[in-house]
Amino acid sequence: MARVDPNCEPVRVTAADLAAHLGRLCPGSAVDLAGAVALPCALPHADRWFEWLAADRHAGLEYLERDPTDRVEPTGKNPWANSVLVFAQRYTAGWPADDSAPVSGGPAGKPDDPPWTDRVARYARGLDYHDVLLKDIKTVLAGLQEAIGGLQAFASTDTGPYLEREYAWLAGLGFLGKNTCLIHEKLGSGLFLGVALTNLEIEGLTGNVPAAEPLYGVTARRRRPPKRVAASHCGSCTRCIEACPTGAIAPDGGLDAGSCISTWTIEWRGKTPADRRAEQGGILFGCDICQAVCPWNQRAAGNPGSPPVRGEYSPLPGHTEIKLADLLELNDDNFRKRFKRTPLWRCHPEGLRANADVVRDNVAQGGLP
Ligand code: B12
Ligand code: SF4
Ligand code: SF4
Repeated sequence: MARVDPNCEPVRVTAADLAAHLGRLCPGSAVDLAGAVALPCALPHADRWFEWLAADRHAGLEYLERDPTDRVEPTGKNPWANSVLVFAQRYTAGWPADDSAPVSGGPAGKPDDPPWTDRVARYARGLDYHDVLLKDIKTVLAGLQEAIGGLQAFASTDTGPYLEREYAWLAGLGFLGKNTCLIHEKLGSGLFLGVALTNLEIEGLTGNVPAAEPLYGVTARRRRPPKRVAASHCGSCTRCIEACPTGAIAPDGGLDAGSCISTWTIEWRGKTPADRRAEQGGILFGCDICQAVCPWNQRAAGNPGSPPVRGEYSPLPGHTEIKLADLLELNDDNFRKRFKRTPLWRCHPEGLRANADVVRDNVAQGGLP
């Protein structure tokens, strides 16, 4: 896609026409959900973001400190943008209720060294979504550009300074769980998100009121649209809060990233705090516990009508055979060969070895089921 011309003119389209185009283009690119939010937009949970940052719950992650205002209002730096398109792609069809792997770091009753897939979060078992989803979004945008003359768009997934979950909720892709994940009632939360700033002026969007359904969905969220769209459908459930082994989820649904195994094993590259190593259990990379226990994900796993998940997110050939001992001794060259273009690339070889070290110690101390 060509670079955006910052002096581009707005292009008008109706929400109905845009929905028809997305309905034609998304299935061919395995994009499962797509919606839109008009800009500028006052985000209803912007305060949560600023309070989270001010309370130092961002685990010292420098990239989050860089553009705090852009994350809630991208038009400051991109005055040409009139809307944000939001896309979601599944990486798993839910978590079966009897799947103990992410909870214990290995299924109960199995030997001390379960396969690699039992220790690695589902999002990270195949190719890197930063490549796969971004390419798919760009294909959809190229199709939209053919259909809508003058459309300009800038796409990103994860790395852009935007509160992707908040935009996804407003665009009708799902609701916000106490575990902070964006949850679709039928597909669960095993979804990657991506966004594209565009110069589209979309007639018929609801402002900063969340849409009941996205403009395109591989499956509808519910049988009938509700009278009022809520931010959350967790009700009195607290399963994720109780299951989190590090107590990282607050009762109001916020998350302390500095206490999250996902941060320790991915972002801090194996620098799990010395006094908290036992809490990591048998988990090698990422953490799925607060999603695996969620009833919406367990229901999604039992939904036989779910369309297939993109094959690129399945474990790569040879990876399922990797054992803990292989990782403890993994040299930099082999790391490059095995994990290039996968999410594990982010934690560098020394990070993966350090994560394996923590698991080895926890297994040796016999604390795992
Ligand atoms: C920093 C980051 C992390 C940090 C902090 C996570 C966090 N909860 O804040 C760490 C390293 C811990 C992390 C972990 C994971 N991450 Co992450 N992460 C991000 C990143 C880059 C920024 C998130 C952020 O801004 N957090 C700040 C908080 C304040 O904002 P927020 O969580 O988005 O919540 C906002 C709203 O949703 C709302 N809100 C949040 N929760 C609730 C709850 C209620 C009840 C209400 C009313 C409102 C509300 O308020 C907030 C402000 O608007 C995003 C990509 C992006 N650009 O957005 C990916 C992203 C959130 N991560 C993602 C994934 C897949 C994961 C993991 C599942 C990976 C894994 N298996 O290990 C875990 C999940 C852990 C968890 N429960 O969140 C996906 C989530 C997809 C989804 N379905 O929600 C994203 C969107 C990446 C992507 N493009 O797909 N991540
Ligand atoms: S990802 Fe794991 S450690 Fe982080 S909040 Fe969820 S359950 Fe807790
Ligand atoms: S486990 Fe329960 S509280 Fe947590 S996100 Fe799922 S429904 Fe909400």
